[in-house]
Amino acid sequence: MVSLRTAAIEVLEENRMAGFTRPARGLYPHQWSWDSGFIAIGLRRIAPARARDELLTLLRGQWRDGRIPQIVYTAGADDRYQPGADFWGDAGRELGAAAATAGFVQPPIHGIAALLVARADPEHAPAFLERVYPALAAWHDYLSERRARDGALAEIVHPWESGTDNTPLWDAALERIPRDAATEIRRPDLQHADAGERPGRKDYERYFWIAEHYRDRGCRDDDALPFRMVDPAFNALWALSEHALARIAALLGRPVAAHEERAERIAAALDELFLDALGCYTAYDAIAGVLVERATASGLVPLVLPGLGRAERLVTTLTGPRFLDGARLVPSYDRTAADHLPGQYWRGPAWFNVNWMLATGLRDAGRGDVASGLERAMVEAAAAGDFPEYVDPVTLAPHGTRRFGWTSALVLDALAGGTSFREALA
Ligand code: 2M8
Repeated sequence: MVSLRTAAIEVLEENRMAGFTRPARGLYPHQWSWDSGFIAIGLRRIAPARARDELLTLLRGQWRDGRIPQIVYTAGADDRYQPGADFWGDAGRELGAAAATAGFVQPPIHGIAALLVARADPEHAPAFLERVYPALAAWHDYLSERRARDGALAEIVHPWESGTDNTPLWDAALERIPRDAATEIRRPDLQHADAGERPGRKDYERYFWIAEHYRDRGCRDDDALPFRMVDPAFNALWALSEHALARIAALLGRPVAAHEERAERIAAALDELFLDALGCYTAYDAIAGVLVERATASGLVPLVLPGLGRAERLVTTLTGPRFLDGARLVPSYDRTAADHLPGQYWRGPAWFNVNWMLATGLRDAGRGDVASGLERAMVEAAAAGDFPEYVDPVTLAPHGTRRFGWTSALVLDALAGGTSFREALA
């Protein structure tokens, strides 16, 4: 029998493409932005050069305005994933991308990923960081100038930008979106995952309506956008990555103050998203002007931030009945909610990337005991379910696609003893 480590390496090998790793063989044939961040973090444990390539290949898709796109498309795979490169046309290439890309973005994991990858191989770190630093600084400037127009926190303009596509956080905002998209919705994803575990038809009609609206207006981030949400996980990762850019700048002998100031500003502004009644952070609907009253794992992700004032309260919520009490892994959505669904995508199942971020945050917050428990459950769930995309938080039963990229990568990291953001930033 091969070891779990060897099996994880095999999954990453099987999903290896030209310079990057696809999330999964059938369901996701392209390069995804935050997947590549998590995958690079895992790859640094076994192949630092490949981890560097993973991030450098993603950056080929960067637009002149600084955005790092949600998807960099593999040529000839449009019939296998929708929306494909054909949906977006030449928008990205006209704006400087060296590859066909989506117009949306995903959570900014890249700064911290680049720092961790650099730390894994000090000899090659300076040349690698010289290459990625200007690109990552431009990415964060895009978020600041185009997405955080009203304050310190960035808005997302589509559920796909959160990475937690059909989380209950977006339900009320999506109700306002028309369902008559012009695109013929084919759903090739349903050939690779159970329909009951994926977003529904109504969701897709709205996803496409917003995507067409954004594309047809030149992917401009203006006030006419129909969906504008402030996501706590997206912004926490931005602040963490901004701290990482400060560290990278210091290593390169460049000014650090602007990065540190921005990181602090974002972290301070996150406080506006804290809902005392839920004991966690939540999303803000920038169009309706309200906080969403739902407890999701996204609202726990700020635990990744060093020195977070509310860390203790978050740990209490995380280990309480809404999340970990009675479960093995932290679910994506409140287990006490009437509409919690333990096998339905981002509406209940536990995800490996989220649990990895929380385990890392917990360890840095002095709760290595809880962190180790999560890492043990990740390892067990990956072994039993053939590296599933997501699992039932209580039984660890596998759901979604199998032999999934970030599951394998982050299990490699857990097997190597896990990560400390605090150490990486020191
Ligand atoms: C899922 O999202 C894509 C759209 O980006 C999809 O549902 O087709 C999400 O889980 C997202 O977080 C992830 O990056 C992507 C690829 O693994 O799949």
